[in-house]
Amino acid sequence: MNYDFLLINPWIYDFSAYDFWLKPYGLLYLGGKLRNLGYSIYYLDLLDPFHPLLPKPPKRKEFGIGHFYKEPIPKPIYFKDIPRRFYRYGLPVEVFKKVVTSIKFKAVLLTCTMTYWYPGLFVLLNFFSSSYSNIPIYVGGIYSRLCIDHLKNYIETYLRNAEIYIVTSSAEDFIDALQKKFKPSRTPYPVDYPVFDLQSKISYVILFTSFGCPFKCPYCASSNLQPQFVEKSPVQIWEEIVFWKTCYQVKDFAFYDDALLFNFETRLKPVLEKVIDENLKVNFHAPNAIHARFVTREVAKLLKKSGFKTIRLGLERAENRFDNKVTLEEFLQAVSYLKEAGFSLKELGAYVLYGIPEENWEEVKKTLLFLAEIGVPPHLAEFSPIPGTPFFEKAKNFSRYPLEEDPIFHNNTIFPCFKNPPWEKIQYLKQLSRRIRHQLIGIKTF
Ligand code: B12
Ligand code: SF4
Repeated sequence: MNYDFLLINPWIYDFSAYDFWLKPYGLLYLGGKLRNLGYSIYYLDLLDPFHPLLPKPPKRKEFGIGHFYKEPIPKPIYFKDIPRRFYRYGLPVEVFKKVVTSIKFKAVLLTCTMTYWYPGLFVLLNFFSSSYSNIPIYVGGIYSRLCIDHLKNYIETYLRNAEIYIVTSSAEDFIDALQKKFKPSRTPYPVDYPVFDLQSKISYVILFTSFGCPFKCPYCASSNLQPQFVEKSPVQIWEEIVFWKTCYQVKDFAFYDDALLFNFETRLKPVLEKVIDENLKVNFHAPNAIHARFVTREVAKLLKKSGFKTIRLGLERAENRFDNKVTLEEFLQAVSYLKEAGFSLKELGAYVLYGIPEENWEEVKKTLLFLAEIGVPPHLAEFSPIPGTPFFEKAKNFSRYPLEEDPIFHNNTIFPCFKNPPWEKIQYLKQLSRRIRHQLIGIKTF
């Protein structure tokens, strides 16, 4: 079969990876725009948990989330001190080759989200530049934008003769450039929504109602990636939800917004009211934390009534806070409103960031105990240093790795900000967090 473009979401090489509403939104978004212009797209998700050629389907859970298929691989030499096993997540390599050789395409579009996931991208760059040397390759995504020199350096050193373009421009500029080079082979597709329907199965759909964030936390790249706060209209958001619900019977929707509740009155509120009025019967999830500051009694009620099933609040730390997105009072108030609105403890959770440079482990423990006391399940989030942020500069001074040279060391599992990570303390905190969570939700742990 002939296609204009082959779009690939790479494998993940890591200690862990879980489909917690994890999709390469940028790539799917581009696919939607290109298809709408008449280009034919083959979308190959190498993480696809439902691919018919997988040797064994991975375990899945309710709301569309679950495990990826994985294969253990030797741990890279530089990770020898990390007491964890290493895997390649996604389709076996033979399946990938079988699929790719069964189709024809004019160009390949590759993405990469986390900066430390670039090995999956590099395997694909090597493969296509040697086996398809006459086909141009376009690379984009968060890794390319945050670590462009690293990517450039690799291409210049190892793949100098390949036709590889690193794209850091806006999606619109990139599409303009593509249009000058390639003629569409089909009639335009009627909608330009991200190509979730090109997956083996749509277990959920990702929504963005806005891009960017009005805050500037010292560990976060949001303002570098998206300096302006850009919003969709309530009508656009509503129509997108209805499209997926009516055409594809999608029930679960996860929001990726950095600031979902910001400007609530004019953006999300009208959408949720319509969802309630029309009795749409969908589940909403906010895996990317929402701001407790914006949770009023009315917001909490609307979230509950409209079908939110997963709410994560960003807390980071109970004392000695290093961000200004929420005060403890605002956090407590939000929790009480959410509980009053009827959210169960299974539906609620708070992220506690730990492993930051010069970490105070006692404070992390106190935060977990504080959450236990107020009855909010804690979720530890290991810190990943991100280039261009103030915490990255700090992290460089404390790391045992050359963070600037190789993004592989941004991996949050390796606690990159320490000369000698206190693995026992880390293990203790993980167990404490799990125990509190399970006690609150009522699951037996030990
Ligand atoms: C949603 C989200 C998540 C989701 C899922 C993310 C995913 N898809 O993998 C969840 C909640 C699960 C998550 C988890 C984590 N996340 Co997160 N996440 C995000 C967030 C908010 C949005 C990502 C996104 O979809 N962006 C929107 C799309 C449109 O952007 P995009 O992919 O870049 O695409 C655009 C361009 O790049 C381009 N493009 C993309 N692909 C291609 C391809 C081609 C060919 C071309 C031409 C163009 C192109 O087109 C698009 C339109 O312009 C970002 C922050 C942000 N604001 O971006 C953080 C972010 C990516 N996460 C981050 C972190 C730290 C984490 C965690 C480690 C947090 C933690 N401590 O636990 C975990 C790790 C997850 C894991 N290991 O499995 C960091 C990055 C860390 C790093 N070193 O890379 C970010 C940047 C936030 C931050 N703190 O600064 N995350
Ligand atoms: S509030 Fe969240 S998205 Fe916004 S800057 Fe802080 S961590 Fe980043």
